Amino acid sequence: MLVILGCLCILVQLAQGHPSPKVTYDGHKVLKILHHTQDDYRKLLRMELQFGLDFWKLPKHVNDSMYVRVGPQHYDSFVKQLTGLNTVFSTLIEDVQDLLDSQSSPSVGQTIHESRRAASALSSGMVLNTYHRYVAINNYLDDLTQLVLPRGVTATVQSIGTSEENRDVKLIKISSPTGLAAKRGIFIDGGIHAREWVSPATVIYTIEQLAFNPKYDVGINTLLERYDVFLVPVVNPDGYEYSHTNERMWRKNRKINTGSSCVGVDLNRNFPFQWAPAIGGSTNPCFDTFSGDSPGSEAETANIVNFLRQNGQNIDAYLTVHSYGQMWLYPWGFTSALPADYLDLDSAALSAVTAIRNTHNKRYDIGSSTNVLYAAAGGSDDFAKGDTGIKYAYTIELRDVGRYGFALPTSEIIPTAEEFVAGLTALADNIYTRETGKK
Ligand code: 0X9
Ligand code: ZN
Repeated sequence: MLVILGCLCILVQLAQGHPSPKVTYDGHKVLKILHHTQDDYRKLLRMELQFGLDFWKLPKHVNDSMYVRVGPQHYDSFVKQLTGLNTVFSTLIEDVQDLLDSQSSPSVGQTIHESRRAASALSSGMVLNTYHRYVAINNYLDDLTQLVLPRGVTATVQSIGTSEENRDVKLIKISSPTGLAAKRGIFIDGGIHAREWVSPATVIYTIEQLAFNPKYDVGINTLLERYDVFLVPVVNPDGYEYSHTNERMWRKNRKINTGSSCVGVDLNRNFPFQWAPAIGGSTNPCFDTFSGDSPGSEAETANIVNFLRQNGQNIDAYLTVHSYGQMWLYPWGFTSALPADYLDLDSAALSAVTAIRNTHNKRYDIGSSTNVLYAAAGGSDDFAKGDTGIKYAYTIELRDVGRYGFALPTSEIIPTAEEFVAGLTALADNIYTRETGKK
């Protein structure tokens, strides 16, 4: 009887157009699994649907560990399979929901209301140590264009297109009247993957530092004398909102896939350069790494593609901000071969991670994404470099290395963002010197 009532209730909810209930992660564990053969690895990957696995970190090679979230309903049978394979495993996170509950996410109204303090000469008033909702982020961007910024800095906002669910994807351009007459650009995006909340938060922090430079950082002034900076804090607003309202661990966009009841495309497998689902993606819409039906099929992908194709010839660096793993990666993701100019990318990355290390003593790894992380085709970094010719294309995986993973506490936002900005200014300085021969 209770079951029937429960079913009826859900049906009524659906009929009334009520949003589906929020997914919780009670009893979900994140396991650290070590495999020893390529064959066992393939078997593990194939278990994604059977056990509802969520791969938080994939191994770089045989004998490297992977981190996998598994729900309590599948735990026993999954562990049975694991012991059948030649694997060693331990528990990294005991209960994902416990972690999330310790960092409650604010409702839309709350965030808009509490996201702002009074603006001053040194700040827009935006609260920087919290994860904001999409509407609050857009309001922030729009408000920046209305403020008188120090040092004559200007902020202009444009929509670079809409998402699959029709949300605007906004870009803010920050530029300074000082320095070079015609400047080249640096492009930074965040929030390609919905659940990587520290990414939009870091881009927002970066915008605030560029606009106000409250710490009188010489690196920021120098950067703005040499470059205009283009920033898109939330590339995937539908996924980002869905990760706030329904499923905290959502990764993809919210595309309704024809012929499937599974929703979403992994935007970072969808970019139209060397697109290949067989390389780190999937042709199955039910997988978290579904590459989409065709290269560049998604509205959110097209927004970035169009902007970079139109402006790439004036842009020196493309930085796409993800989490987690603490890595500063360069192309390629579709092959283990390296770009011809990889030494330049490598040494610029080294200047960035050195600055990061000098900020809060965190170590970030450097290398091509295939060699340091795993092969995955259709990434935005490969597209930026391969299609639009932006030389310095990077994926930055922010904190941490697995203690909290995607559930990074808000107390780590500012230090994470501080080290990112230190990396950015060092990178810009290094690139500028190499490309212009000027100091
Ligand atoms: O798998 C990804 O898309 C990125 N890692 S994440 O954990 N944030 O999902 C890495 C992308 C690296 N770049 C390419 N493979 N092109
Ligand atoms: Zn990501």
